[in-house]
Amino acid sequence: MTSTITTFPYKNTPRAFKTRTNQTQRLRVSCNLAPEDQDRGDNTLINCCPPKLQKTIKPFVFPTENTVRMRWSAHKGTPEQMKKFKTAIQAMKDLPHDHPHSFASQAKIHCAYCNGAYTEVNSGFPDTRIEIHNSWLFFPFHRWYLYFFERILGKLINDPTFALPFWQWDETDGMQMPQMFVPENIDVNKNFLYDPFRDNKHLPPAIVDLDYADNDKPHNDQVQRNKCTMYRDLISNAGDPISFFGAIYEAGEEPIPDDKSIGSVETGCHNNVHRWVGDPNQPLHEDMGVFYSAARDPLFYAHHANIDRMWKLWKELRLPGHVDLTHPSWLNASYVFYDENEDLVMAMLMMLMLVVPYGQMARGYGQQVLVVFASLAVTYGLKPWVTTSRH
Ligand SMILES: [Cu+2]
Repeated sequence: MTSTITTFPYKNTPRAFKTRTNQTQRLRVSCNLAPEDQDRGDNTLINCCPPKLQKTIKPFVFPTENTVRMRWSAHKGTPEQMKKFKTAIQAMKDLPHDHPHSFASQAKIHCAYCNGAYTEVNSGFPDTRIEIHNSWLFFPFHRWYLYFFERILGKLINDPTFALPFWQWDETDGMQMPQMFVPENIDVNKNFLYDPFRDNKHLPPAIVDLDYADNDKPHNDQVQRNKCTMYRDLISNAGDPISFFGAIYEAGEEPIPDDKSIGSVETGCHNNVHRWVGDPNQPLHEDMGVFYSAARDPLFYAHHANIDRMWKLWKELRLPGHVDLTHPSWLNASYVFYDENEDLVMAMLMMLMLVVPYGQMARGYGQQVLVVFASLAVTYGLKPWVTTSRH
């Protein structure tokens, strides 16, 4: 099995501590057909490229609105929150497929960055494909991905306060697949949060297994086991930044084999929930169980909102070693997205990580930075954490 394209692994293993050259990662916009999972044995190519609108890449700029978006727990959503979310997803699904804001285009972003559609040509490595899993790129890439997805949804329903739900599988009451994603139809209307490619055995009231290993041995104490898994992924296996975020991965390197490089949350609850949701009757456990199709399931975004929340929780434990990385090549790694205005923007973590804690922003800009920080998933129905220094 190749390392770039695999179904989600589930074992926790030692991680590599690699040091390599420190070139900044830059990705080109031109896109290749992504070689699909080799497991199929037919060398299928899939097209994950974003629509080409002949736009030049702009640097990301902080939004100017003073709105804080508050993400909400999917199993505790108010009728109004759930209705907005469904309406926004429906609006996305109603767009033509080749529109950069369409649900299909948004889902392809994940495929493109996971399945080798981009190369590192701007870093001087035109033949090296990029993969944002199994390394320290996992958390920042997905944070940006949700950031734009959320803003696009908000724009589609004309709501600047729109925020994503998170599937709070770490809490006892949140351990079932959130109800709003489940029925195929509600009354006579189609449920746009439904996806037929899921494991039927795992619909509610099944309790998620955060340590799922492709078998369905029922555990009487599943809730307790899940809490132990959370302890493992956020504490016992996550005592330093590389163990939590994943191994160093820099320009010019081939994607790293997962077993040596993957961070504790990614290899643990993240992968296991993907596998638990995906349909075992599909060849690669589509949709959620394999990279190229995972984001075709609306549940993906609620799952990843909770993964993003894990980053916040891990830091808030304030244990020794629970601090962000400071390597320039982590902070400078960049990705390209269509934003809510259909502009092609290049986003890099440095914009957030360096600017706020080190006070390098120009005066008068602070408020905007705080807003971005907040909308980048630091508000989860809890006190905003944005003003806290990391050091
Ligand atoms: Cu994922």
